[in-house]
Amino acid sequence: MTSHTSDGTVAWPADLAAEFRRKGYWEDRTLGSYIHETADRLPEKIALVDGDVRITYSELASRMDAAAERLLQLGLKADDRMMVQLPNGWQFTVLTLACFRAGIVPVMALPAHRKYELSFLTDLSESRAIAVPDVIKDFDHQALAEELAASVPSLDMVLVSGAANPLNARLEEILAPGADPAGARTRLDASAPSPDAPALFLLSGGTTGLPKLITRTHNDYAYNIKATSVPTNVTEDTVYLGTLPASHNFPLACPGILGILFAGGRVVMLPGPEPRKAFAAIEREGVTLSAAVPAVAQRWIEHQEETGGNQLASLEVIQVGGSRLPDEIARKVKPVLGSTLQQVFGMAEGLINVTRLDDPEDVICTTQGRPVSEADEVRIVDEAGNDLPDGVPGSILTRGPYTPRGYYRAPEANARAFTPDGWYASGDIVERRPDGNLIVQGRDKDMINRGGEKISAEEIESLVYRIEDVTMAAAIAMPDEVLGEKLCLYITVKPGAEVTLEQIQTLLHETGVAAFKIPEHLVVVDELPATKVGKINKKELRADIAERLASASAHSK
Ligand code: OOB
Repeated sequence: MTSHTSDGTVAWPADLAAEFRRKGYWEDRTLGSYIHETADRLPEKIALVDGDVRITYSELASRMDAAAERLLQLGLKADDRMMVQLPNGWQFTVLTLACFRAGIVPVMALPAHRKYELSFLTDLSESRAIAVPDVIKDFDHQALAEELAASVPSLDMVLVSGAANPLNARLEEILAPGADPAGARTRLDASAPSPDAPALFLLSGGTTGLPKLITRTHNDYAYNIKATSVPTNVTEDTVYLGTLPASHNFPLACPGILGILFAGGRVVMLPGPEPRKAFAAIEREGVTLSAAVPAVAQRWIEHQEETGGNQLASLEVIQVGGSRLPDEIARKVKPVLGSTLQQVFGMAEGLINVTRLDDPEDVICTTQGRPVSEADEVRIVDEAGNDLPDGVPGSILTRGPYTPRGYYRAPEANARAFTPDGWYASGDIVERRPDGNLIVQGRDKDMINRGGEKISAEEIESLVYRIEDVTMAAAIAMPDEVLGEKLCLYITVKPGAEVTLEQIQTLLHETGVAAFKIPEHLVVVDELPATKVGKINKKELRADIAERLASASAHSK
């Protein structure tokens, strides 16, 4: 088996890398080393809580190293990739850390992904192993992983959390504490990966048809974690509740699970953000910090308004990001939840902006903050690439010590999303205020942001064209009170043909597409509006669906 991780990645120019080192942004350490540092300092402190499971720092370090060695003994080696598709739980965290220690590169799949996404990602990353739960909500992840192993040539190892059938390795055994922690540590230190090597692959939110892999190195990700920990005020007293899917950059590293473990705080993991369970966990563990997408923040606010009560007394800060938080909801956070709001405008590709905890109310409630690092470069430009003055919305471009210079093995996407001098264009339309704070005004990328989960319009359209009777298809965002946006599909069909929403949903479901990407509304029209250059005019379609929804709701009143 050849190893391809290092080709296909785009490195920072050498002079910049040297500067990042000189300035201390890159410390030339691996991510696992920070866990050992905390464990040496606070061995008996609780690091990780998942239901009844409570893991101290010394136990976490022991499990991490023992698991790293067991993975290597199973035949994996440094630079091999492993698909990780696990729900929020201690297993996710220990396995991810073990991969960092062994130099195995985890590919951060989402629990919601199905065959369509997993087979594509496994193939692209040439993953040798996949870690999955057994069965969740009637879905047999183990069976799907076995199916993938039979069809993807590189994939020869299935690790199962829970009830592994005899075919597969049981993840919990791999993640058990070791008999010789000191020995394992010495051995793994001796064969530690290069800090410039990929530590993990994050998934891109998707603007083009196929998902892309974002290589994050130990150096750049460690800095991402440290830089986001400062404005969130993370200390060893921080108790963090992780309810968003942990494989997202936001709950993983902004500062998220890893930031709290680096600082010696306590991480409490829950499989989802359901308010009753989340509030009980906050009360029980004395949670001080959590992260939510706007839809979750809104649910928490509603729940608190309905139930009253004092369960959130310890919750000092709630971070909200992933999609635009409406100002009117932002204004409710402090009065209702009693916590300071931190808006987070971030991306798996790097740049993280946050409002500061001591910012004026107006900044916290109406902006998405400013970069976490002095080394983050941000430009707001017009269509010709000219810099725009403050107050004028334009496309955001960014570079910096934790914003990679390209996707993994994606020269075409790189040519579109990165300028030759390394600026990443996220596709967001942003206005910069004179005080430096950014406001996300919209976007010029063909994506639907469904409550923080990103859906590429092109990916869905290409699947819908598999229905022969469909002549044209356009996936667009339609406004939704709860999720912000949902996926709406406009189609034209062959004369006399009939295509229903149910038919499309069934097709996508059977193709093995993640449920959050399946269209929730269909409009069949005679003709799709075109722009001057002959492309489908999606702006007009977005206006059309907004109008249709408004008149439908007026009629129902
Ligand atoms: C986070 O990361 P991704 O990679 O899932 O998505 C990035 C995109 C941004 O380009 C932007 O379009 C949108 O999500 N976004 C926001 C936003 N935060 C993200 N749009 C408006 N307002 C916000 N506050 O979503 C992500 C990564 C790290 C931290 C937080 C979020």
